[in-house]
Amino acid sequence: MTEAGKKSEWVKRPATATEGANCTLEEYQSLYARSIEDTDAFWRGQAERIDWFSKPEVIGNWSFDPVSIKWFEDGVLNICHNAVDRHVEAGNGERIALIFEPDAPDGEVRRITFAELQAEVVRMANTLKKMGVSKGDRVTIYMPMVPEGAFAMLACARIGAIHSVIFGGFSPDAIAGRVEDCASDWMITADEGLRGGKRIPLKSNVDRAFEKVPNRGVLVIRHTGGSVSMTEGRDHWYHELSADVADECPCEPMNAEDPLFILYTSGSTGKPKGVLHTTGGYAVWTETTFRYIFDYREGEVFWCTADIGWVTGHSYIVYGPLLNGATALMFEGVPNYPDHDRFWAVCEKHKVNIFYTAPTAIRALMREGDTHVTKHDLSSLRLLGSVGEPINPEAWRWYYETVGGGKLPIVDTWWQTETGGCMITTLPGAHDMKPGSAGRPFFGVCPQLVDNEGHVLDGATEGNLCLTRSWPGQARTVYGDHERFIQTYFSTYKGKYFTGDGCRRDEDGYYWITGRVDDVINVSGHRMGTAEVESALVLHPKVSEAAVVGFPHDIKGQGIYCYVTLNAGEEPGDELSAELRTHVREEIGPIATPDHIHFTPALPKTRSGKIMRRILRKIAENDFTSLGDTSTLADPGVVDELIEGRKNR
Ligand code: 6R9
Repeated sequence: MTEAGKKSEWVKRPATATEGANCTLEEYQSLYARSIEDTDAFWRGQAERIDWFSKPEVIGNWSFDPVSIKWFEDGVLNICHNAVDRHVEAGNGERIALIFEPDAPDGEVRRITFAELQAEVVRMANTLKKMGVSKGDRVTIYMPMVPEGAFAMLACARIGAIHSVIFGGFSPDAIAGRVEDCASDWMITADEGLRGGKRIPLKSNVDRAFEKVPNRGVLVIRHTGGSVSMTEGRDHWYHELSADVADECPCEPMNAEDPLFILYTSGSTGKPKGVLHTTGGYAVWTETTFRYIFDYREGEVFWCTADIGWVTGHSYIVYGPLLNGATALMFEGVPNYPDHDRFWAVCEKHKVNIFYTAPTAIRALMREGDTHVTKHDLSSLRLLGSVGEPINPEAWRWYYETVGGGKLPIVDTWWQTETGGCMITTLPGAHDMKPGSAGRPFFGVCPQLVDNEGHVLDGATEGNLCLTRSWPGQARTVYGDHERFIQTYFSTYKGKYFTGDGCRRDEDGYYWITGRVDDVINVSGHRMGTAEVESALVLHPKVSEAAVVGFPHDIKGQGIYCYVTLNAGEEPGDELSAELRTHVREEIGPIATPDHIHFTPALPKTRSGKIMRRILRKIAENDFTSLGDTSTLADPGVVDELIEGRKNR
């Protein structure tokens, strides 16, 4: 069968990306070789850019069998000092650290300098202490996308408390489960959030969560001014409690292996896992990846459109940029409010230089037509990034041509909550690109492809993506359940970290993520990535988005079931269905001919934009009784429509 990569084409890195880049091809090659051959010396060198209270002597000390991961274990530092204070001490206090763009386009923009950020973080840190928070306590942060969310994270880090950020779209039940799991006594929230003009009742969700789990203290930030109820003795208005706190708060000396944060993964199976990251390794990893991959240059504006509730927001809105003294834009709103041009309007307004978003957003905006993009002056853009799922070559092309004007590098960064930061990507000044391929391993990353029995596959091949060596940003455990950490990541292939992703390596050593391995389908003995069929479908001019799953088939083993959403104005029907089947057949080959095309107005997605394939698989199998937890869906109503559609065929 034809593989996605066989049709791949090179897109040469633009000359402008090579000029003055942090890393040229020669540099990449020698740095990568050094990171593998002389790992400790390499990371000792990278760690030089961090301020340590006590420099580490021991660099990497890890084993995947038995599982024990430590980096810089005798080093002492504080990541908040590194992200904030040291820039002020170096005389850069007047530089802008954060630009806040509110949900409403005519709302108040905030520009926060590093000196102001320091004052804000100190105020929040002292307020937390006043409330009773101490080193090692777990503090839950349930906030809208406002600068106070970043202040809260940094304030926790400053005093050595462990933050656990929960995405502001989660329900009271989800909050309660996460608070209970890590026995978090403290909460930082806001009265309400704003998204696309709608108010999100954050404080009232917290109140409902706390009907189930007790809590010692809730710090409430006034954002919209909406009315909320306050529980005496437990809830405190931030502006009141902080009124008389001191304006100095020393950064707590933290061991490199002291926990920094817990982050719950979206939980497509079982209850969500509290992935734990520690201080020193995460600081070095986010500082280094941000610096080389986004090739940041002084004075530039970096915009990552993720939410701070996800790992992408942790690493590339807060820690990565601030550790580098960069200016990060924080956007409260959504891509289609008040209109589909909002992203591009914001890029123009704030002269964004580096723009980092997700394929799901790119596809959604692509569907609305080019004029939303072309009516804006995007000449400030210098580099584009993608993260979160495989980007299909058609969306890549649109991003490259229409948004980037055919002259900007795109970094397609593969990584996971568990990896702390980017792992596989091209570097803008070093590598040519291939639309749809993440590219090459970052420094210190050793990908390995194995078959289902664990045999190592060499050369151009396809298999299960493992990582054979640790890297500083690696998660250390699942909070409170180290056995689950070992089971989930290190037991499938002994002695290796298993990512759960399928992947192809082409003859040029470029990596193509084919999707989660549970998304791989086997049709008449032919193995194929559902992403491949999806890519083919969305190449059709009438198709907006597609999600493909396998379903049991008497003869072929598995058949191909395709959920398809159409571009605005297109009509579903038998004729189009036949047309799409022929189209896929032509794109990939007869073996990939879809068995079912199921037109639907929308796909079930988590709030972070990931398609919930578990649900789609069940529906395709005609199994509507065990759909599992649908509470994390952005719009649970989509499921009922899909079931109706399935019954009617
Ligand atoms: C950062 C983040 C991790 C999973 C990962 C993979 C998918 C992320 C990708 C990508 C292809 C990319 N994924 N980036 N697949 N190309 N550039 O998204 O973390 O939410 O933990 O998701 O997302 O399947 O295993 P997380």
